[in-house]
Amino acid sequence: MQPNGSMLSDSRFVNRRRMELKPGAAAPIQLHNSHSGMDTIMIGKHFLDDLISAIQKDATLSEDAKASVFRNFAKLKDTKVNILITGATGCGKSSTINALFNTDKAKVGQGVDPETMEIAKYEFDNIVLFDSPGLGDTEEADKRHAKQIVAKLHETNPIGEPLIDLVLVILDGGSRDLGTSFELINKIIIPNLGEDKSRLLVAINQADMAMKGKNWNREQNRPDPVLTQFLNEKVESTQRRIKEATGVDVEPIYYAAGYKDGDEAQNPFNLSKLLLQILLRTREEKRAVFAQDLNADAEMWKDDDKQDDYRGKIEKNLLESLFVSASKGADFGGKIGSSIGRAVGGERGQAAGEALGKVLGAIGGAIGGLFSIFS
Ligand SMILES: Nc1nc2c(ncn2[C@@H]2O[C@H](COP(=O)(O)OP(=O)(O)O)[C@@H](O)[C@H]2O)c(=O)[nH]1
Ligand SMILES: [Mg+2]
Repeated sequence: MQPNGSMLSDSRFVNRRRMELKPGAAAPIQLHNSHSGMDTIMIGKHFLDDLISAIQKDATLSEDAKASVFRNFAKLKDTKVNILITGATGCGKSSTINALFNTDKAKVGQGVDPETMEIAKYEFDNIVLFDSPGLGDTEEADKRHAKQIVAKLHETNPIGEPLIDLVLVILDGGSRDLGTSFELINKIIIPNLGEDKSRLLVAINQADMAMKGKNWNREQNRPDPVLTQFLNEKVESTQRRIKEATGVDVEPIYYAAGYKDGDEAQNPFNLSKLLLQILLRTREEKRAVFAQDLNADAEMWKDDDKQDDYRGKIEKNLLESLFVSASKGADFGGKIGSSIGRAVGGERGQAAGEALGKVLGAIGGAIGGLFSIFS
């Protein structure tokens, strides 16, 4: 069986692949060091540095309180969130990485490197991504991928906690045969997650292609009611197939990472819904660091199914996490909170710094309730 045969004969895929190979489009496959100087996007201050200078100037905080925030921020600055992204070749892992984060380094339309067949690692300032093909390549490759995924899931950090904070399994919503993806989830990932299954997030990509491109409203970049129902059924059947095989309840979501292909382009859909789910599965005191590495292009975040205020909730989660980390082990929690509130609120982003301001601005949640969060 060759599950990816359909993708290889898909002219959509072939065309994009050709586009990618145009001169000038070449980019390193792996991002080893965001401070290497080769990556202009990521050069610049850490948003916490800007926040530190804003808090430094705050006369209402004692020197003790300031010292305590700065200690906590120094730790936070070194905090890594490790995410394992997996799914069949062509499901859209690279596209998803490029949409979510401040990068275009993940090569789109490129399969596994047959030379190394290793998990690709993308290292941003605080977010570390491990990009691994799922199943559905050759039998030999599948075995190797499965082994590498299992090893990654069992890796621990120096204090014995699991290294991987979150596993994102991406399904190709345009594919009729998701059998190998369920095998990956049910037989490889879930049994190797340990007791706590909440680290797993299952997301169905290419929502626009679920009915072969039909019933997708291109002007408004969203599914029409027929496709919406189809996608909801896909979510339910995905949930059921995992529950029946493993007893584990997952709440899959659907989205579109979008694409660029010469003059043709489509913005992501439900990317903010995806990000919110990612944040909610990351430990609260770590969540704030996402602000450093998220895509600051507002276009990425604006289209969603409007079933919830995803962007408002993202912003609230990022800021609450900042508050929790800043006031750890201190008696001045409330004061630190209002200091952060003043730095971030008001002229949003200006005092708090360029990186945070850009990301919060791009995500565009409602900052109105900010001070109530911190008081
Ligand atoms: N129509 C559409 N195409 C997508 C979407 N996401 C990815 N693609 C395309 O699917 C192909 C494979 O994507 P890629 O990110 O390289 O998948 P990967 O192999 O999992 O890393 C590329 O041609 C992408 O442009 C999407 O949401 N909608
Ligand atoms: Mg890829």
